[in-house]
Amino acid sequence: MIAVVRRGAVARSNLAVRSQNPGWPRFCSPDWCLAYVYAPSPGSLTPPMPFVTIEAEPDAVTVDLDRTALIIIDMQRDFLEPGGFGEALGNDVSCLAAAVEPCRAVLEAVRRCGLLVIHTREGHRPDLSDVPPAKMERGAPKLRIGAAGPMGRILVRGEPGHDIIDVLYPVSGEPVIDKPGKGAFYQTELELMLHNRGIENLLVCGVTTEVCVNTTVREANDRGYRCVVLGDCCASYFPRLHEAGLAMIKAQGGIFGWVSTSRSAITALGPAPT
Ligand code: TIU
Repeated sequence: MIAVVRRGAVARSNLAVRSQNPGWPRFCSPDWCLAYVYAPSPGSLTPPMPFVTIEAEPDAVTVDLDRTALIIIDMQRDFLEPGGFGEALGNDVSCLAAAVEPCRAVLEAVRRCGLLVIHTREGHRPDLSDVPPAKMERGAPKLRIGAAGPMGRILVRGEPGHDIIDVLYPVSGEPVIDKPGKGAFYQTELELMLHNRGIENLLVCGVTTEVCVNTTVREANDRGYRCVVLGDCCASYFPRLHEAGLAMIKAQGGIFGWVSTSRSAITALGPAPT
């Protein structure tokens, strides 16, 4: 049946709310909304996901897990392994390794809970027609975007270096957003996907903290998403800029969002079944 339901109460009730149609917000208030509601039938009820509170800075943040997605930014060989774009820019790629295990643990917990997972990759068409000249002309010519490297052409879609590292590789049902820029919303279908799924909150992981993570969080914040950046799931080639990147997000009462940790997020998502 279709019912008017109070948002908070619904998630904790013994009714199963299967869908809140994204086309309906104009009939809804922050507290009340229209939803398809199914009365429980013994043995068939999937409990709705709860509101959870994640310890974070500057304050703890409460999110509705039904409206929360994990976005993993650019955990690609091109940034994390030698011979790719990151190294071509003169960086020590080993600096990013610390984020991998926390990302893996969060990804496992999020998959267990059935939250939407979205992966992004920075990269360009093989004909390089989507590379702005101003992006292309930076760096030594032999190491520029499109040049041949040990992992294929640098930062080009379809090349081994462009793909996501094995340990975080997407599984079926997890969209991968290919983006030509630093921000995941720029010239991509990310906003449409989030809208279609009724997503309001983003758990954010990935690299690099001050470049693609910060750009994406700023874009998301302006679009009204609550961004909870898991600091230990992010990394930079410059530890100082990693810290600054996180500090900028949580400053001024959380001007761009919240900063938390993999541990706090996993705790909020609940323990693994024994
Ligand atoms: N160079 C650098 O720190 N980052 C990027 O070029 N892209 C991303 O952050 N993904």
